[in-house]
Amino acid sequence: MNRILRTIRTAVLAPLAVMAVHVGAVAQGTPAARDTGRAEVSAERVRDAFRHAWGGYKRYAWGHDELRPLTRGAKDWYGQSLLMTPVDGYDTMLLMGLTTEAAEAKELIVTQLGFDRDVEVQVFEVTIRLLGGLLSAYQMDGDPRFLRLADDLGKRLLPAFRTETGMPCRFVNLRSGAVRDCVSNPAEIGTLMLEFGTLARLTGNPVYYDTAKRAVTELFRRRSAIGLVGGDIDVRTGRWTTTVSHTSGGIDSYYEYLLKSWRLFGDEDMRRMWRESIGPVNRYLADEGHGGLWYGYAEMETGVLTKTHSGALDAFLPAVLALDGDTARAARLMTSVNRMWTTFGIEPEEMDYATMTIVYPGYPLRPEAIESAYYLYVLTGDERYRRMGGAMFDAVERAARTDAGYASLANVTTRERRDEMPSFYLAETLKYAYLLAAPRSTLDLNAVVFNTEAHPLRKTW
Ligand code: DMJ
Repeated sequence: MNRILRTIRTAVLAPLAVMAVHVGAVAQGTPAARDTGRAEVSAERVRDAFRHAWGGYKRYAWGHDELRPLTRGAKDWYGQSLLMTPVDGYDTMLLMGLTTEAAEAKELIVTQLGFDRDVEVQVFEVTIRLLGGLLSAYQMDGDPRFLRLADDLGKRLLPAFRTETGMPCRFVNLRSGAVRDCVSNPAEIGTLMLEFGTLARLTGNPVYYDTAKRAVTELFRRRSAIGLVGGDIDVRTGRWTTTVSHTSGGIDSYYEYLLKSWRLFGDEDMRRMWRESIGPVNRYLADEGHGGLWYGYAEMETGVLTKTHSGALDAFLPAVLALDGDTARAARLMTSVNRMWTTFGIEPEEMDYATMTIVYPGYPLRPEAIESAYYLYVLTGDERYRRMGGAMFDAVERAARTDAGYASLANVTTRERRDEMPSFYLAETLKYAYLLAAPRSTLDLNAVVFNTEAHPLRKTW
């Protein structure tokens, strides 16, 4: 253990930074442009925030899924803990060099976590948080116990895909394999490939790769004649049950994974699916009629815009566009994201960009806006994005910090709080804020692919 912790800096940062993949290389800002040392938020402040969040978890929610930061208690998603916060937060600890915290989390995970349980789990959430977290933990730390846990979890998730179409139902019982909720959506069907594909490569079991790829391919096949997908689909019949298309929650990371699966695996089918998808998105969902570039809601068959809503989840798109090399469009969209953030002091879950009024006022400590600032900063070298992301971190720090950790906001206007600290705050929000602030610690985006929960995956095969 000590040997591993002593070598965390080199074992973690060096391999992540130097590995190069040969598909879709992206240009990154010059080191000189990146390393000015003028980050408005210091990396140390972000580390302090992480330590504070973890300290609250440790004190009041140890061994549970998540901290309840107002009542100082714990929350378990499924009535029993799957250690969401420790697994989600572990690789951030390694990246930040928090060796004591990493040792505590690892000990808890390797001694307490097991998946032989009579519990129904949401395939998407458990894949991006636990499977993704265990795989990055294995790649960064090298302990085979992480991979064994990932393999066991992967096997228990596979029954979800045994449907008429190969697209998975939303929930599966980890012990019996029984499924439920078989009307799903593009995000839950199409955001599995990075994790299942990596698991296949690391275990040598191709079933994982093929199963996740079939699911996303079946989904893509059902796009409309103009190339858009709908909001919900019955995975048993393959029929759309909601035909509204958008880039928000429920569809968002489907697009993210088409691009990233091509980048991580060099899979040309994924490249083709990404290319044939992003064109229609830019053509029909992009809306320039309201003082900037936004992406709205349209009917999947006609492409006619029906709703001018956007929100915190939509803010992932500048990152993905920038990663694809479309930094001009990404920059324009990022200006809108920043406008959404600064108009209200903190971004709301959903707003109407035609009127700049709030539709859903909550802010559950989401990462996407800071994540996009990070990608744009790395890929353009423009200091503006570093300051933008730093100001966002600062606003969250002021509004959400409690004595016991960090609390989601029920309302960004009143700053009323909610008794929740989602695990993605440690996995994603603080990780991207840290990477944005830390001089020279920027990971090479040609070598590392972050899953949608910000777990860095490396092409070691
Ligand atoms: C995370 O679990 C992932 O980023 C997912 O893609 C969307 N929702 C949360 C963060 O907002």
